[in-house]
Amino acid sequence: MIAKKIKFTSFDDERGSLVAIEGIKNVPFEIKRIYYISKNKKNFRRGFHAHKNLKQVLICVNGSCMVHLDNGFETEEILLNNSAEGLYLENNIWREMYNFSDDAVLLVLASEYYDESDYIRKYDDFLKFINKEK
Ligand code: T46
Repeated sequence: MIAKKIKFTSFDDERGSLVAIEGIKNVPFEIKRIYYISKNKKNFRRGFHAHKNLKQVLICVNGSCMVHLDNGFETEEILLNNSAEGLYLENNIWREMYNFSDDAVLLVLASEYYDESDYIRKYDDFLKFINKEK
């Protein structure tokens, strides 16, 4: 398994649903940054990179999307369609997001501030990097 899912408590009642997330308590890092991806155009994949030093939790808070993961040894295709569930990605995982539903909103909690130098954007460089890390 390349990445595990984290289950959050969903407080559901006649008004609807509320999910609360606290850094360290129910995601395994301090949250320094939040961003979200929405208004996705059909047939476009996003991602195509890995991170050297970044932990993230991906939550599809509305709709659904697929995530392709690759750790250089194995790959996984994961469906995100539950707003009370997060996909925890540690360092050195190649990711691509695809098959977004029209209404998909992918919320991401990140352990570090945005840093373009942390991205590995070429797949060959990713394979070289993880082989050096071994
Ligand atoms: C990841 C996946 C799941 C910023 O200025 N600040 C930010 O915090 C982020 C995340 C992006 N940007 C800028 C950089 C680009 O000009 O937003 C633009 C689009 O970013 P990018 O092409 O990297 O987006 P995705 O969807 O390919 O990847 C994103 C994250 O960048 C990445 O860390 O793991 O979502």
